[in-house]
Amino acid sequence: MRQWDCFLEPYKQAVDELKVKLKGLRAQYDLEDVHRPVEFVTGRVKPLASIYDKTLEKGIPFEPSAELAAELPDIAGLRMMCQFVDDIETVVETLRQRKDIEVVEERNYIANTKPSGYRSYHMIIKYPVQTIHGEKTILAEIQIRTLAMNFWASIEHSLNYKYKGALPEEIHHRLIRAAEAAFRLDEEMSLIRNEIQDAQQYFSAHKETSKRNYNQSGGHKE
Ligand code: 0O2
Ligand code: 0O2
Repeated sequence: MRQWDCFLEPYKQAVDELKVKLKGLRAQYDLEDVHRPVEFVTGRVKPLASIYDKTLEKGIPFEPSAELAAELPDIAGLRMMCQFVDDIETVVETLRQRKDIEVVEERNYIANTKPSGYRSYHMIIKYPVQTIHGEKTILAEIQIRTLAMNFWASIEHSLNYKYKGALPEEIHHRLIRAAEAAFRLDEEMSLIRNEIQDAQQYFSAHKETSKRNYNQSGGHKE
């Protein structure tokens, strides 16, 4: 077990660091008073049980090794959720330009929807982690998707887990229809994107004014 802990430690560090960095993008966009393409960011290290399942699927030994690290590029996984489909391209381009990560593979499951109905943009990156034994470069996966894509994927993931991948026909059919509905929701939101952004900017400005008025009225004492 200690061997696994040592093996997974750089991945934990990478997830923690990348979460801070990717969440930091949001704050930067907010400061510039422009629409922020990132709604929220999550991250996780793949649980050992899932690593085990993946090794069985891929027919590789379940041991902390260089082979396992190369075969499972999503031991460190990050997700970036966006409001609009167009935001995804902005985020992808921002990630491509970063100096602290190296993009080694991109998979566009938005242009190429999976047969399940799954849509998302995946990037596999190399990320250097500083350890007490020097620098260690690990692979990590960043999934970029809209809130609608995320809603569908999380529901589908839990149903697949419940039915161990063998979904009853009726549920499978409904999931395909739900994927189509999520796609239409993204399309509809894109069509009224300007209207939504104006409303959001108006709401933020209104919140700022209320805060200022409250502070000036003596409500806030530092
Ligand atoms: P904020 O400012 O509230 O957005 P953590 O270590 O807790 O920061 P972790 O462990 O990945 O991150 O937590 P989790 O629960 O996966 O969620 C990470 C961030 O995403 C949290 O925000 C959640 O509030 C936010 N989040 C999760 N699900 C949703 C969702 O469906 N919609 C929206 N809008 N946000 C969600 P933070 O980090 O507390 O910051
Ligand atoms: P988790 O952590 O449970 O999400 P492989 O090369 O075989 O390892 P594959 O399928 O070629 O994997 O890689 P892919 O499809 O680029 O990325 C795999 C990850 O994408 C999955 O991770 C899911 O997070 C997500 N994903 C891919 N297809 C689907 C799908 O049909 N439904 C849902 N809900 N998610 C999907 P894991 O391995 O499931 O791990």
